[in-house]
This record gives sequence, structure tokens and C-alpha cells, in this order.
Amino acid sequence: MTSNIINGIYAITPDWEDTRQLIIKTEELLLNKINLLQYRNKKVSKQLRMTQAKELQALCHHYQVPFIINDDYELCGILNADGIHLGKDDITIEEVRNRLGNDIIVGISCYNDFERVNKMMATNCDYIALGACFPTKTKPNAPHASLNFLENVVEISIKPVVAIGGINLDNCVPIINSGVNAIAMINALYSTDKVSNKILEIKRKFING
Ligand code: TZP
Ligand code: MG
Repeated sequence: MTSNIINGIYAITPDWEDTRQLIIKTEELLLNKINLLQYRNKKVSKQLRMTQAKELQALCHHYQVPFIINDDYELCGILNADGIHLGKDDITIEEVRNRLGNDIIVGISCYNDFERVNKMMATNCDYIALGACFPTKTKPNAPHASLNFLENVVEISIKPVVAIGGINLDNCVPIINSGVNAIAMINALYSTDKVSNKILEIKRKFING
């Protein structure tokens, strides 16, 4: 994996059933230059996941943005997606490398767990994700990862670090200043009417500090 692929704004899809709505909104985000897209939909059928993922992949391809799939390694393999994101209850990194090869981007959730971070440093995963940084309705039971935790991980991490959970334009500055490589957002990107200025504003904060 090119080392600077994981940077800036990492959009993650909401659990929407309405494929048209999902595509329209995602295209708006791509036009406004998000850096990465993850397809995450835990509420629809396998068949609809396939349809939505295919359409989103084509869009990402058009805008040359890496397309990452949450959890579903089979879908990832069928579509030959750019990456997969795994949590603690998903397939292991060894298994996923065996099935999907060494070129695919593999991201791993490490929550607020320093021991897991250290363990992942010794694997060939491509990035680690930490969160939730703030309370979030999207995943109400997510453990809380403090700013201090983020800073400590950034200091020792030899892999790109992604922050997630309740992040929005109003609260993202300290998170970005902790040194993480990217911030991942669902609600702040998908449930806002006009996101264009917001994306640019947030991207500037990465560049200008
Ligand atoms: N993992 C930890 S918090 C979270 C996930 C998937 C939800 C992030 O969504 P939002 O809407 O950006 O808070
Ligand atoms: Mg998972």
C-alpha cells in the first residue's frame, strides 16, 4: 500500500436502505474531495449490500478514491475492492491476507485498547482505527477513546492512525491536532445538507495544523 493513502477525510456510509439517496450523497462527498470511502451497512440484506457496494465502487473508481468494505470479506473478494475494515469479532488479519492477498488495504479497529494497538503494530495491517472519540448515536455502545489516548498511540504508532466516533466540524480540531492521519465520520457527512464547505474547512485543518 502507498504509505500516504490513509489521510484526511475518511467517509463511512450510514445504514441506509435507499440506494439512490446513498449514491447521491456519496457523489456529493466525492465531488468535494473526501480521501477515502468505507461501505458499512449493517442493516440491509446481503443482496442489497452487493448492489450498493457495486454502485459505490464504480463511483469511487471514477473519482479515484479508495473503496474499503466493512466486515464482509466475501463481498470484498468478489468485487475486488481496495480494502477491508475489520473489528475484534471479524475474520483475523492472517485469514484475510490468506484469502485476499497482500495488496489489499486492511484496517483494524483498536477502540481504546492499548494492548490491541501494540499487537496490531506487529502485524501487516495497514492502519488502525481508534474511537469513539465522542459520544455517538451511530454506535451508542462504542467505548470511549480519550484525546490523551489518541496522542499516546500516535506517538508510538508505526502505522497510520484513524480517529472515529462523534467527530464533526465543531469538535475535530483537537482530534486532528493529536496527529492522527485521518478522521472517519458517518453522521457529520451524511446527515448534513451542505457538506461541501465543511469538507474543505476540515481538510485545511490537516494541512495548516
Ligand atoms: N466505530 C466507533 S464509533 C463509530 C464506529 C463505526 C460510529 C461513527 O459514526 P459517527 O456518526 O461519525 O459518530
Ligand atoms: Mg466489524
